[in-house]
Amino acid sequence: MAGNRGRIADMATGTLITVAPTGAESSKSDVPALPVTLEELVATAKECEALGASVIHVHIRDDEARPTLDLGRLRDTVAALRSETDLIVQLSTGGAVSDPESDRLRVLEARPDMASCTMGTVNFGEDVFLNRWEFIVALHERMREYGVVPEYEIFDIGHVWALARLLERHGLPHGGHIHVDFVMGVPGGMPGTVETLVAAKQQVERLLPEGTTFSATGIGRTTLPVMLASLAAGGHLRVGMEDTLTYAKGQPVESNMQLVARAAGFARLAQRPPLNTAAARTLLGISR
Ligand code: KMH
Ligand code: ZN
Repeated sequence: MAGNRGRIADMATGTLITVAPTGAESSKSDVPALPVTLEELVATAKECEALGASVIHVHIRDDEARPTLDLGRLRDTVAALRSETDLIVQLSTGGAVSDPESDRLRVLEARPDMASCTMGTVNFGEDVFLNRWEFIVALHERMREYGVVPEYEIFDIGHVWALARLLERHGLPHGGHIHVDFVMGVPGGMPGTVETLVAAKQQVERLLPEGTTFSATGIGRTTLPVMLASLAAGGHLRVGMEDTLTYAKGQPVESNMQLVARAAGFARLAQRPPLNTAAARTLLGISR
């Protein structure tokens, strides 16, 4: 009994750490430490798991290190991560801004544990990250059909309302739990500030089912304020070279491990230590 109570307490108070190691925006030539091959990705995943990550948000690259949504490679990636780690494998359905909807939807054929589902269109620097309503519904329904647990990506506060509308019209996702990720500080999206994180959390509490959990990531220089604010607000963390390439002023990030180690350290200081992968599965409603 005492052991069970301890585990439940850990789940209530611990921190889910997601590592997003690669992304689709940075080039290997600009950022040599970016993991772009399957070997590099698996090695990164193993080390990040050992440091406290429990979820990996995956974008993959082709032989020339360009972003790709090639289904064969995605399947190989899911298989390799499952055989070499116990991490929850979350594939990106966001891809790169240039990826067509059909390719983004086909990502789910690789049958990951989780997949991202962005809740609306957002200006993305000089580009537009297009997420039409019909496409969001298609992703939501295909994920439910395949037993894939979504992570709803919230780039702007209005996306929380879009998610409430999605759930009201189309029902709960597979597993029944709602987990959202605030992606903050994208030029064109919501700013990466304490005030905005609190406002986004308030909208989650007003509009989404009780028990909804959130994580947050701040792009670029908003990484630290967003991480500290999320921990203080009872949220979880996403870190990684998809979002952050500068560790401190004038100091490039050396590796994803450096970012996960920092997040795990802050989580421990906040008395909310990293959740292990089993506790993370329970939190997110993932049965594997
Ligand atoms: N690469 C961005 C255009 C996701 O992974 O779902 C979209 C993105 C979100 O990274
Ligand atoms: Zn992504």
